[in-house]
Amino acid sequence: MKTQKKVCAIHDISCVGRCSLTVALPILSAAGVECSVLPTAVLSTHTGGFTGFTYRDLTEDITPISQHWQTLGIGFDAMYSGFLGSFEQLDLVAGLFDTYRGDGLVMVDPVMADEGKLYGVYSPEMAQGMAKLCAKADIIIPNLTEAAFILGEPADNWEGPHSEAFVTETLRKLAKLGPSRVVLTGVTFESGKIGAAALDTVGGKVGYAFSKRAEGHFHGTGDTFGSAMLSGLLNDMSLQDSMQLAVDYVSASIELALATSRERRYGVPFEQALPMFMKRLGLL
Ligand code: PXL
Repeated sequence: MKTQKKVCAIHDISCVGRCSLTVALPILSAAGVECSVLPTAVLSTHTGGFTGFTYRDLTEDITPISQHWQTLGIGFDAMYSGFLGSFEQLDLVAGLFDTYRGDGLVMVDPVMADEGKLYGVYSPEMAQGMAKLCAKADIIIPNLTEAAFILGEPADNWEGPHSEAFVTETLRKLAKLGPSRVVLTGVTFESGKIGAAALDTVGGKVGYAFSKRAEGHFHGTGDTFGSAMLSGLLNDMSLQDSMQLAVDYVSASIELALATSRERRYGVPFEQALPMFMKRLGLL
C-alpha cells in the first residue's frame, strides 16, 4: 500500500500577505503531502512592506505542542523550518529535529534577510544562531543575502551578476557547516535570467536552474520556492529536478503577479499556477 508523506512545517502565520504557512500549506497539500504545522508566531501581516503589524511570539507553545505529539507517537518524513518567532526558537527547533528526524529529511530555510539586509525584527546574533541550525539540516535553501550572513561575510553581492566561481565557493562553504545538500537562490549569471544553484556533497556536483528575471522584489517567493522544492523531493524527484520545478513555479507565479494590479506586498498568486505545478509532479 502507498503511504502518504508527512511533513511538519515550522513557520509563522502571517495572516495577510501570502508567505510562510499560508504558502507552505497549500503548496505541499497540492503536492499530495500531509502537511502539519507548528506556528512560530502569528502576525497580522508579514513584516515586509507593512507597518503597524501585530506580532505574537509562540515560543512558549512549542514545547507543550511537541510533548503532546510525543504522547501520540507522531512522526514525520520531513521537517521544514522557515521564519522563526524568536532567537530562543533556534534551540527549540534544533531539539524538534532531534526528536522527529528519524531517517527523514530536515530542510532549513534560514529566513532572516533579503536584498543585502537582515529583516528588521532580527538582530545579528540571529544570523550566528541560524548558522548553527543550518548545521543540523540535510538541506538548506538560503538566498544570497542569507548565505552571506550565515558565513559572516559582507552581504553586498546579492544583486549580481555573479561569477560561477563565487557561487561554487559559496555553496562549498555552506556545505562545510554540515548540510549534505545546499541550494542557493537569487543566482544570476546574465541579465534577464535568475534562478538557483545546488550542490550535492555526495558526488560533489553543482547544478543550476534558471528562468526569466522580472524586475523588483516579490514577497513570499522564497517560501513558494522552498515549498515547491520540498514537494519535488517528497515526490521522489532528484535535487536538480526539484530545483528546476521550484524555479519554474516561482517564475510562473511572478508572471501571474505581473498580470494583476494587486500590490506586490500581498504576495504572488501562486494559487493560479498550482495546476501547472501539479502537472509537473504527475498529479494532474
Ligand atoms: O517570506 C518570508 C517571511 C516570512 N514571515 C514573515 C516575514 C517574511 C518576510 O518578510 O516578514 C513574518
